[in-house]
Amino acid sequence: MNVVVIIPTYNERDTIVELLDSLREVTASNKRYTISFLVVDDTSPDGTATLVSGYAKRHKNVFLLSGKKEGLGKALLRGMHYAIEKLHANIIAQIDADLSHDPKVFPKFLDKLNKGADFVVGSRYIPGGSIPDNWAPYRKVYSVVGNSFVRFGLGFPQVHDWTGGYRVFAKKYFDLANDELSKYRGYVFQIALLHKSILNGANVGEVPIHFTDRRFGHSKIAPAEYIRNVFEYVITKRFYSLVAGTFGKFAVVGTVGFIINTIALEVFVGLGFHPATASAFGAELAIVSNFLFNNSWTFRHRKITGLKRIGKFFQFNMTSLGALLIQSGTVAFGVWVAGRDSYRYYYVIGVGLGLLWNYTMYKKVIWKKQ
Ligand SMILES: Nc1nc2c(ncn2[C@@H]2O[C@H](COP(=O)(O)OP(=O)(O)O)[C@@H](O)[C@H]2O)c(=O)[nH]1
Ligand SMILES: [Mg+2]
Repeated sequence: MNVVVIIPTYNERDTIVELLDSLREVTASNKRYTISFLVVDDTSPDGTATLVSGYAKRHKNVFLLSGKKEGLGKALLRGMHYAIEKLHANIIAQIDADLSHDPKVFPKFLDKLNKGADFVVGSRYIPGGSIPDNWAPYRKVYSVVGNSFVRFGLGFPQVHDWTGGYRVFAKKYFDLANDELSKYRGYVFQIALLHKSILNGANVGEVPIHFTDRRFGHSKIAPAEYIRNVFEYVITKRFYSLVAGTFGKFAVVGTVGFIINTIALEVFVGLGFHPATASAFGAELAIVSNFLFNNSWTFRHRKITGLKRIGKFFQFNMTSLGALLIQSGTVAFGVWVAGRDSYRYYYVIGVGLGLLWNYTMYKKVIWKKQ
């Protein structure tokens, strides 16, 4: 099995040799894999490439790939293609060149792979891992919040570190994601690759790492651009699919129901009914509409047919009653703790909770997976 360790560099001449020495040393005793090291340099003005090409002449498993500067994502992509096509990698690894990632931990990544993981990430946010103690509080918060946004935003909380660049994974997952990856030039590439791999069924393993500050040079990350890209990625991948998917349809159906409810109320009041009765008629009509449209559209992949519809419709009425109780319960609670004037706020919260309740009940009970 060929492992190619990709090391992206931009102005890293102070650390690249120490890193390569150290990586070669910790992997020397390994028998299982043929390991090579590929430095992907973007024509660093500090002469990193000259150093590396000299080093590569002395060590036959060290390679240099030079190119023009187009961002970290592009450099990694170029490196991965080269690793697969020219160096016949079966396994791809990745590590930062500035010694923020401890090369001594590298064998642990391979151990995890041996134990059945397909994609191993170095994790700062699990026991045994850490971010630097000397970071200012704002930087710690920034790091933790940013990572959590991705972690929970994409909906895979079981993976704790999304933004790091210390990883080892099977080539297959690169191949599966390849087409889409060229869209991501910058640091967001790392998130996209991990995300696609999980969606493609990769079994993710985590190795705790202590991330240390670089001692030389400076970070090439452009925070504003990075934040924008990460936001864009998470929002388009997750929230968009949520809105365009089941949840969006649920919202449309609910809005139609609300309109029916309101019109019916006015019509029945106009016909001379008591407003309470009119409102109950309206609510039941909305329930009928919600049931029919959710059944034939929102959840059509789990459509209820035949006589079963009768029992389910009854259940659906109970669910709606539940939402009603949640909503008025919230208003009652709000008025009790915050006074009568606050009822509108609690009404909004109550409606929100009621929606959440309905959506959950529809998904887990009424139209639950068989
Ligand atoms: N080839 C290449 N490497 C890059 C580029 N940007 C960053 N790197 C490398 O990617 C790694 C991580 O970058 P760094 O600036 O340390 O990011 P930070 O640790 O998140 O602050 C380092 O080895 C950098 O030299 C780039 O545009 N091209
Ligand atoms: Mg760094």
